[in-house]
Amino acid sequence: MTDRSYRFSHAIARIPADSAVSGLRAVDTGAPDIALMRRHHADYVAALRATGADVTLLPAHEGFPDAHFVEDSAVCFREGAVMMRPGTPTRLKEPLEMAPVLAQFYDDILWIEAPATIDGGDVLVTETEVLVGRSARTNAEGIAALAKAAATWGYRTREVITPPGVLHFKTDCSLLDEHTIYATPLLAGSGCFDGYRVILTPAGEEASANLIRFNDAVIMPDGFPKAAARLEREGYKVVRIGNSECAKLDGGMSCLSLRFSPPRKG
Ligand code: CIR
Repeated sequence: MTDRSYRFSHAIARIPADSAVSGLRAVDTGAPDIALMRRHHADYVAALRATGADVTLLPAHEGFPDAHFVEDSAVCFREGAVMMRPGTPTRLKEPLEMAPVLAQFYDDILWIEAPATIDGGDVLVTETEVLVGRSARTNAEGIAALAKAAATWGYRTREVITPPGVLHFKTDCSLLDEHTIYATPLLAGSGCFDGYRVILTPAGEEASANLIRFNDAVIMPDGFPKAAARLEREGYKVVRIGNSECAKLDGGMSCLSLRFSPPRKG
C-alpha cells in the first residue's frame, strides 16, 4: 500500500463563468451568485496550492455553464488520462476542451466512445481499485469502457450503484486515506465499501460527503460543524471552503478539480 490515491503533485481547475447561472441543477434553490462563487473558487484553489501542488487555473468558459466542474471531464491515473463522455447533452463536449490541457502532462490519453456515457463524478479511485457508480449519467457501457482503459495500466474496476436521486457516486462519498472512506449512511448501507474503514456523515450533514483528501488536507464544504469536528478528532487536517453557490448547481469539492500526479512526459 502506498498513498498515491491522495498524494498529488498537480491539479486543474477552471474559473466559473457568468453563464454558470444557467448550470444544471436537480432542484431550483435560487440563482447562484457568481461573484461569490468565484470568491469561494479562489479560496479552493488557494487551499490546493497551500499543499504544495502545482495548480493550472483555466479561464472561465462561457460556452459551457457547468465547465468549472472539471472533474466530470476526465479520470487521471499515474500512467495516463481517460477522457469521459458526460451523460448529459450540454456537457458532452467539455472533454474536448480539457484534452489539450491534459496533453501538456500526459502522452497517453484514451477516449470513451458512444454509446458509453460516464461522468468523472461517478468514479472513486482508491488505493486498490476503481469504483464506478452506475447512475443517470453513467451507463454500463461507460463503466465497461473505463474498466478496459484502466486495465491497460493494471487497475481493477468494480461497478457499484449511485443511489437513485443522487447525482454522482462521489456526491455521497469521499476517500480520506488508503483505508478510509467518508460516506452517507445511504450509500454505505449498500455494502459497497465492505473491507474499508467507513466514517459516516453525521445526521443532518449528509451533504458534507463530497470532500477531497488532497495531500495533507481534507478540503470540505463550510457549514458542517459536526462533520468537521468528527474528522478533526480522527486526526485529519480540515480546511473549510464556502460552497453555498456551487451547491445550488449540485456541485461540491471534488467536482471543482482534476487531481493527478502525471508521469514525466517523454
Ligand atoms: C451537473 O449537473 O452536471 C452540474 N451542475 C454539477 C456537476 C457536479 N460534478 C460532480 O459531482 N462531479
